[in-house]
Amino acid sequence: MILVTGFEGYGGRSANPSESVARALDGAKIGEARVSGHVLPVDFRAICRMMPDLVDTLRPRLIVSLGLWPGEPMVRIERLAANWSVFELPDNTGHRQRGRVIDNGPDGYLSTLPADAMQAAIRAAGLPCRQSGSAGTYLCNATSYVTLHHCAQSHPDTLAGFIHLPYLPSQVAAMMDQVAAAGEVEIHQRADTASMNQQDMIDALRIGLETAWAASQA
Ligand code: PCA
Repeated sequence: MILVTGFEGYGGRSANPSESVARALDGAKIGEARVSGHVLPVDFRAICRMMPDLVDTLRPRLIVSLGLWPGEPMVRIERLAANWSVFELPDNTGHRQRGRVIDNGPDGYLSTLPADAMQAAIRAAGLPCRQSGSAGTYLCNATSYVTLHHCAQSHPDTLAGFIHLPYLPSQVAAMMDQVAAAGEVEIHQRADTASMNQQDMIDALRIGLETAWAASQA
C-alpha cells in the first residue's frame, strides 16, 4: 500500500494541483502496490491528528505527501522537515502556528524517500525535477514533520517524504487576468507565474513512486 496525500486550496485559491494529482493517482497500481489517495484539509490541528491516524490505519510501506509551492517551476522533492512553523498565512481555520510543530520533538527529520534515484528517474523520462533543502515553514513542512516523526516512532520501515508541485497552467492564466484587472503591478514583477501541465505532474509522480516503491522492497 502506498499513501499519497494532496491538499485542498488555501490562501484564497479554490484549486490546488496537489489535490487533483492525488485524486488522479488514487487506485493506481505501482509495482505490486495500490495507491490510496487522500485530500487533506489545510488545517494544522487536524493534520497533527489525521496523518498519524491515516498511517496507523492504512499501514503504508511508502508515503508521499504533495502540496503546491507557488512559483516553483518543476517537481520538487523535499529533503528536510523542520520542527518549526511560521504561518505567514492563516490556515483554512484561521489558525497561525508559530514555533514548534511538535513540542519536544527533534529539530528536524531527513526525508526517507530515495530522492536521488527518484529525481534521476523523473529526469530520465524528460520531466524536470529538483530537490530542495526546505519545505518552508507552513503546513506542508508541518505535515512532512508530523509524518516523519510518527514513522520514526512507530513505523520505522515506512519510507516517507514530501513533494512540492507547481501551479497548473490554468491557475496562472487566471492569475494573470486578475493582475491585469487590478492594474497594481506589471506581470513581470510577479515571481509566481511558473506552471506545469497536470499530466506531466502525474507522469512524474508515477515514475517517482515506482522508483521509491522498488527501494522500499529492496
Ligand atoms: N502548500 C502549502 C500548504 C498547502 C499546500 O498545498 C505549503 O507549501 O505549506
